Formats: sequence, structure tokens, C-alpha cells
Amino acid sequence: MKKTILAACCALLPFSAWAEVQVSEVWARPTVAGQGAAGVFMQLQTTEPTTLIGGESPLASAVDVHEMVMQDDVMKMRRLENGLPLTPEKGAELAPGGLHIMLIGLQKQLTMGDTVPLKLFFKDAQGEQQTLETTAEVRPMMMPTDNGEKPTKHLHHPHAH
Ligand SMILES: [Cu+2]
Repeated sequence: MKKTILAACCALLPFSAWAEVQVSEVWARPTVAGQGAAGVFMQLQTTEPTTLIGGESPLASAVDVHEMVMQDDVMKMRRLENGLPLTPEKGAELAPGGLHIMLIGLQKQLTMGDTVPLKLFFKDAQGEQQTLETTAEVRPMMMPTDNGEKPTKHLHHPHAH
């Protein structure tokens, strides 16, 4: 029922009215000169199951959904060929060290305070596609500090000899 109503109104209202997907805290890391790619991070929530399949940005030649995987003790990133599935119960957190949107073929260096226009493409089980427009703010990496815990994520322990 709900779906029918949504479908009926979508034709008449701007995309925001049928935005079943909500995106927040969109940010990207600054890059150094000559750096060709950058990660974008965000929180995603949805009211209906859907899949994030990719994106588009005027500042990049390609925008992919990436995950990090451990391979031979080395963290590597990999494109999610089938996209990132989202459910209402479980949105997605795109954060450093995990899932991220990859800007590939950056047209310019990203510096503090820049904003990166970004379109995100979603596809639901019925094959309906929708686009969400957002902007990523370029800012330094900040570790989430829920409950005041110290961000202690050390990949390497220095050994004194
Ligand atoms: Cu990546």
C-alpha cells in the first residue's frame, strides 16, 4: 500500500519527497597534490530495502562503492560489484577503514573546506533506480568518539630494540 502511494506521488514531487534513503555526515579527506583518488564517508539510512550501486561527481571520472578487506595481513580495498545493500533495520556507516565511496580520477586536489558535489545511485529489488544528490565536505579525519573512548586502532605496534 505504502509503496503504491509513494509511486503515485513521485512523478509530481521533487526527488526529496521520495527520498527513501537519507544520507548524512558526508565528508571526504583532503588529498595531496597529484593524488588521484579519495574516499568519501557518510551515514546511510533507508525506509525501504535498496542497494547503493554507485555514484557520480563532476570532480571525479568515476565513483565506486568500495569495501576494505584483509588480505595477507594487509588491508586492501575492493569494489563492491553488486553494490551495498541497505535495509531499514540496518543502514550503513561508511567510515575510514571500512566501507567508502571512492572518487577515482580526481580532477583537482581536495583541500580543507572544499565541497564535493556527489550523486548517489540506488536500485531497489524492483529495479527502480533513484538518485540522491549530496555534497561531501572536505575535512580532516576524525575518529568517532561515542562514549568517550579513546580511538585506539593500532595496526602496528612499534617494538623498541
Ligand atoms: Cu577505495
